[in-house]
Amino acid sequence: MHTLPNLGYEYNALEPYIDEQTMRIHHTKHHQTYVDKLNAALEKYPELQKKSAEELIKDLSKIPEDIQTAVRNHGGGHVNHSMFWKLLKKDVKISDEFLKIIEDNFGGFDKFKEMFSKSANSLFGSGWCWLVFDKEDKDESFKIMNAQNQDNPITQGMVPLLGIDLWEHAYYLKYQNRRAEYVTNFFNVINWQQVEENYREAIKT
Ligand code: MN3
Repeated sequence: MHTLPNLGYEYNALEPYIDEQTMRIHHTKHHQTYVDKLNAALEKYPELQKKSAEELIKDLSKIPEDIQTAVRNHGGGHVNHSMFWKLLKKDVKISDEFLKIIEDNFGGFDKFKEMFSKSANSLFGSGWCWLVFDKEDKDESFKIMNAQNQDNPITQGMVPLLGIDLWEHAYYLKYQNRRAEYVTNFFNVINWQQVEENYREAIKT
């Protein structure tokens, strides 16, 4: 059985950038629903219940056809949100070492911020914008990519390092239609320590 992970901090910890009510509903209602629907989809398949949500979405073609869409959406939703909560923290400074890596790969930190924001703001409909590490591409291992719905870059063989939830449920209570403002403020709550940890983990294997 998959379960809702603890947030690890208070619902108001990201104020004023992400408000308490949004965090509470996002975690206890939206994320919980992905968990519940993933468990419901796996009911008929005891052998799949032992696998982690990451393992399930890594190769969707191995998932029985009748639950493939459910695993893609709700398994993806579970993975994405579990990652997302850990990526959020106020007042975390990027380390000099990791800053240098971002600068070298994007031509400066501001350039990275600009590219990431532009991509996030251009997503049509619901989905996520990701900074990923692509081991297969030696020339350009760092990439910024959008994904629709709850698709996670893991399914495409890439390692997500940082992601922003661009579903309206992630920002609408506070920002309404002003997604660009939410994206700008997101930069105040990025847990760079976690992003760097994700990177260190990605290059290990
Ligand atoms: Mn969400």
